[in-house]
Amino acid sequence: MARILITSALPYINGIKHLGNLVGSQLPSDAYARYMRARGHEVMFICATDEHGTPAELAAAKAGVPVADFCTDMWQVQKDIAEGFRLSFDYFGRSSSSRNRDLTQHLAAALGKNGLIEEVSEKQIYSKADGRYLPDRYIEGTCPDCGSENARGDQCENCTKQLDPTDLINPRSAISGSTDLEVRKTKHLYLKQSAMRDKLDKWIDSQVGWPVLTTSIAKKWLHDGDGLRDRGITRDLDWGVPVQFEGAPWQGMEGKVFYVWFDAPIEYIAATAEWADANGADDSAWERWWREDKGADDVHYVQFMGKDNVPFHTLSFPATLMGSNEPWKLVDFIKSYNWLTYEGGKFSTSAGRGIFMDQALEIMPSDYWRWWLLSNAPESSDSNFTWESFQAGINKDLADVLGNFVSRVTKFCRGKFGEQVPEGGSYGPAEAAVSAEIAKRLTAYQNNMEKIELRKAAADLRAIWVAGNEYLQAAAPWSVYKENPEDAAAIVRFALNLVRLYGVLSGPFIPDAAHSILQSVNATDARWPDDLDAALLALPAGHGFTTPDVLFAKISDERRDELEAQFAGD
Ligand code: B3M
Ligand code: ZN
Repeated sequence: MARILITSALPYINGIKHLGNLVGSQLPSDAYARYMRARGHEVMFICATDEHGTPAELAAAKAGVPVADFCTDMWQVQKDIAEGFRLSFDYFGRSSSSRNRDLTQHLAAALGKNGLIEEVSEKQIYSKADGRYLPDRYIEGTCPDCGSENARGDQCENCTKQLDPTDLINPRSAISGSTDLEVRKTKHLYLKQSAMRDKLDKWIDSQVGWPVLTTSIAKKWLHDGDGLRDRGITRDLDWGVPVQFEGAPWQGMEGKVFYVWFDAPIEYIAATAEWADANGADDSAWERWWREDKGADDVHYVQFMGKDNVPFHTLSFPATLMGSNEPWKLVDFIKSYNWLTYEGGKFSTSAGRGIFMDQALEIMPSDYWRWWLLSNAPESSDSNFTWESFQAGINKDLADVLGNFVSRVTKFCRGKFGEQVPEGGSYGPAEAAVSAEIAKRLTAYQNNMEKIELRKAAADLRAIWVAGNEYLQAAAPWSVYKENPEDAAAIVRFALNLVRLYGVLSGPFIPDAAHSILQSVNATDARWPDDLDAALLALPAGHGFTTPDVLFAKISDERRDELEAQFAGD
């Protein structure tokens, strides 16, 4: 059985992410990891904070704390939020770790030895007032084309024209507003990605079954316009991995750091090493996931990310690993996501529009968010969050279908037979029919989970719940009981076994509720139903249970309106 390595795109450290970010990588990767574990695979599920670069420095400056301290605090905040959403990372690392520093410097050195790094002299804008070089997007000024006064050094958002900072009229620092800027010459290292174009092209062509969203973006960058350009992998910044050659200085590169997008994906590997360190294991423990020469040949590696991150994962990161000429494990499947919109528009941090991860957990249980987000995941196109749709998803799917089923069965049983699986009677055609229906849906559910079509998988899971609900409604043990308590007992016994089954199958989507369900039927060690018929006989007559509290409280219209107003932004 293959071992499964799963990485989620690394949330940037500068702030708390919104629900669109959550559904674009961390959440689907968690559902997949939980599913794969439940199917008996050995799983390594990795995430981390992406901590380097200018936005981290600026956020720290704004908060008035040293950037290293800022990152330590924000890492903890993000880790706690991840736990709140029950994201089951095996390790949540930090790209500022010493493991990542060493590995980044090692890979850069290997690329250098293989002739894939060259020094390039560049002109860059230096701000005397800020005492630093300004990255293109931190220079603002008037657009030479449309006259907008808020054009950035990389692009004018008003007319979308791509710009160079020197094109701007009256350029100023976006950090301090200072206009005391000068052009200075500075030297940087470039990764010769263009030299690897054919290799990357062949590698991408050899991938079967990748989502169209992933391959189309990769192909566009490989072949369109200026294609795969060589990229600067160093920056004139203080905060980052120092540009050194495995510890020794790299001549002419003193005081520079690697570009954040160079070291961030390397953190996938480094975080696995951090995991080994944290567990007192030696290097072989992480190398067996990442080194083909150290046992990683039976690893299936899946990455999750929003579509804006695809070029870095289909081209830049593979270029780093391939160019090293070392046997690093390359990704086998890249799952990418479209955007989630909020009430038809963009989520906006500055305007306070939309829902951020910390706020979400304050107002509703994590299962509610998980269910709505995953069952509406932006997989084939963008999807739109509305409070109305959220309310409907929770009230209809979770409360009316799953919650209602569990509650009716357990309460009825408690009332008539006590809190144990009743004996007597036997299963007939109705039970056979619902078993067959569930078997069909279960196959679809499993196929969609394997293919990481989570939105479809959620629909399959819901159909499995619905089948039980409809069965119970038609079998009506409450009516049968008056004439024939034995037949009613058989119905309830079957239905209690469905409750157990739902606890197992629902784990990837709504882990808290799934756990409560399994706890209430005393089956927390329940395994995935490889044999459905056997699974539906798992709870024998006499097996005790506890009637659970309300699993899913409904969201009222008043509450929905209140939340809608609260998050509308200014
Ligand atoms: N930090 C995504 C972002 O924050 C970026 C992902 C890195 S994955 C190696 O937009
Ligand atoms: Zn413009």
